[in-house]
Amino acid sequence: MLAYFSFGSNVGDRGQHLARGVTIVAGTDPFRVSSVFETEPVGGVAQDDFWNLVLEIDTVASPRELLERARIAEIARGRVRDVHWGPRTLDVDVLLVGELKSSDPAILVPHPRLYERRFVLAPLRELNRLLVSDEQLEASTGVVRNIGTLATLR
Ligand code: PH2
Ligand code: MG
Ligand code: MG
Repeated sequence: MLAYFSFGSNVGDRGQHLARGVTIVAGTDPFRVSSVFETEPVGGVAQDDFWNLVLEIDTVASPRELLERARIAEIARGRVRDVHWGPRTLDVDVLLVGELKSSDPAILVPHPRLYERRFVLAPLRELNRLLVSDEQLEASTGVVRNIGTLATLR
C-alpha cells in the first residue's frame, strides 16, 4: 500500500530536520520523496517561511502505526508543542494510507485539510499526478516555490 506524509519545518536547519525525519518515518519501507518547496505560512501566527515536502512509502503498516512513526520523527527533531499552528522544527502529518478511509479521531485519513493547502498538494502531485487534479491545485491556497531536492540543498 502506498502511504503519503506531509513534512514541514520552519525552525533551525530545515533541510536537516526534513532529511532525518524522512529516514525515521520510512524505516525499512521503500520510499520516494518530492522536491522541497519553500512556502508561505498558512494560518496561525506570523512566522518564518516553511520548507515542505511529501514522502511516499510502500508499506503494510496501519494508520496508527504510521502516526506513531510521525510522532517519533517529530520528537527526534526536538519538536516542542506550544503555539497551535506555530513555528516548528518538524511537523509530520499522515495524508493518505492507500485507499483507506479512517474516522478514528486519533488519525483521520485522508487528512481533513489535504485539499485546502498548496504546500501539501504541489509536492503530492509531483509524486503522483493521479492524486491531485489541475482544478484541485488551482483551488488550494498559499504561495509555494520549488527550490530543489533534499540532496542538492544540503
Ligand atoms: N503547517 C501548519 C500551518 N501552516 N504553512 C506552511 N506553509 N507549511 C506548513 O507545513 C504549515 C503551515 C500546521 O501544521
Ligand atoms: Mg501540519
Ligand atoms: Mg501535525
